Amino acid sequence: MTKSADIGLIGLAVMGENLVLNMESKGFTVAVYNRTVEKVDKFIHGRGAGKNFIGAHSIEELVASLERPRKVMLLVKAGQAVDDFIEQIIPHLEPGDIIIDGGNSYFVDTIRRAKYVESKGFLYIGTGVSGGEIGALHGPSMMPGGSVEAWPAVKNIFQSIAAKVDDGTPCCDWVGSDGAGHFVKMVHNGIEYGDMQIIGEAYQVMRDLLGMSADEMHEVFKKWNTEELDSYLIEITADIMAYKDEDGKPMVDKILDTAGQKGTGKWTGTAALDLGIPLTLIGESVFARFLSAQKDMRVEASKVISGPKPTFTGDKVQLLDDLKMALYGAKIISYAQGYNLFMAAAKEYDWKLNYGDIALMWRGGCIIRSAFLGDIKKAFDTNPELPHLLLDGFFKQKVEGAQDGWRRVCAAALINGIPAPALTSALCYLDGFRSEWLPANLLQAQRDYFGAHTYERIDKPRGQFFHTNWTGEGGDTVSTAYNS
Ligand code: NBP
Repeated sequence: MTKSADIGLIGLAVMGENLVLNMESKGFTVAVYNRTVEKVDKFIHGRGAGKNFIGAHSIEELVASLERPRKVMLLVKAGQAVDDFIEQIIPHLEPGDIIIDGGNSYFVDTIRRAKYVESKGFLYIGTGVSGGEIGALHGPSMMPGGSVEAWPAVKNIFQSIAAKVDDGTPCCDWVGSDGAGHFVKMVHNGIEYGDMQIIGEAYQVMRDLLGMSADEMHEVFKKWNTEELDSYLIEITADIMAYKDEDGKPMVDKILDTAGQKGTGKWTGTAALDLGIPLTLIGESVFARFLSAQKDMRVEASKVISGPKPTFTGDKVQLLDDLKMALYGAKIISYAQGYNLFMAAAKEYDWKLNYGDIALMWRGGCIIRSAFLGDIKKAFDTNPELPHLLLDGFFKQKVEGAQDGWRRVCAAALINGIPAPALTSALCYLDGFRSEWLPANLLQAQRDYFGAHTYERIDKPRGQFFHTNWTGEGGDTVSTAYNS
């Protein structure tokens, strides 16, 4: 009798290869296929040699080798390739079979694909997979969403291969319908952009203002990783600071200062704009990458526009402690904004997101894993209806405690001409969020002055709109009062 596989995977690149090796190591038989078919044989005779894999040379062969309900997982380049493979797989499926997209697909595409595949009588899962190649091999964080009837069929495989937190809970649980899994993964990536940006800003303050060497910074990041900022990204930053090139000089200094991006940060920003959520820290992080990419223009500008020369005369130990508080405070803002976005998306797309479980899914395996996520889980366990993370007692107290040092860092960066867009905008958000009054009354007056857009009054019930003939030349006709 020919052997059959528990799951099939298309896409033997970095993520696919490592994920199937992880599945096989947990006792599953995996059938594998790749567009460039030679890569199948290379894998079967290479990293997959002597293991429980079935190498398929066509989609038909792949699907035929699977136990029912068939589970076909795609780990290919996001975009058209996913649609193309769905079209190729569908003719070989039977009702109840499942297509899984494990790539970084845009959640709007996943909503569309889930509807399409379900309309053909099959089931669809869009799952975020985070942790890079090491995570894929040893235990990623997984965020599945889509056709809920498909979950029992894949739950055991997904939860077996996922990372586990200390008590053994897998960093993988059902997120919600259609695009919910990919939405959560997208926000995860956005938060990753934000965490990396604030660490980069701290690095620039240490380097340019405090004049610290890479070895000195290594020590600081290593220490921070044992305190409030304990996280994977702080840990790898400490490692990077210590890494030397062949000539013995710090490797980090040899790398060109232009950042790449594959779009998930931009998508998170776009979703925030669409849903009307002030996601300022992630937005600034995406823009900071764009600015870094304008290298030639920056080099030109650096020759013609002058600014302050960074000079520091204060207490270095104090500023380092302030910097840690700035990172901690900004990180709280970043997650608070991300969760604010989740809540708006849940309402818009009718998802029942479990906010505490999302924090738990990110607690291990993924790039943004940190001790801090345990506190977010606790906040939502205490109050599942918490409207905003900053209104939780623990986080309120932590931002209050962090803000003095955080303000000193922002002031020092601004005075010394060191760009810190994420750290400073996060502080502005905090100040805006805790403000009973913001100057939007003037803004409404301006809108009404030039465009008869009307305003509400503090001495009248909400929902009543007024117009003033500011110049004496306008009429009584007003513009329609609506918000877009
Ligand atoms: P890539 O994103 O580099 O994709 C490589 C795979 O896509 C190969 O199997 C390749 O086939 C296939 N492919 C491409 Br490229 N264009 C195709 C097309 N037009 N039609 C069909 N197949 C096509 O691989 P990856 O880095 O392993 O990532 C896989 C997915 O996982 C992506 O969505 C990625 O965003 C996501 N992801 C990546 C990471 C990471 O750390 N790399 C982490 C988390 C998620 P070929 O061999 O024939 O060229």
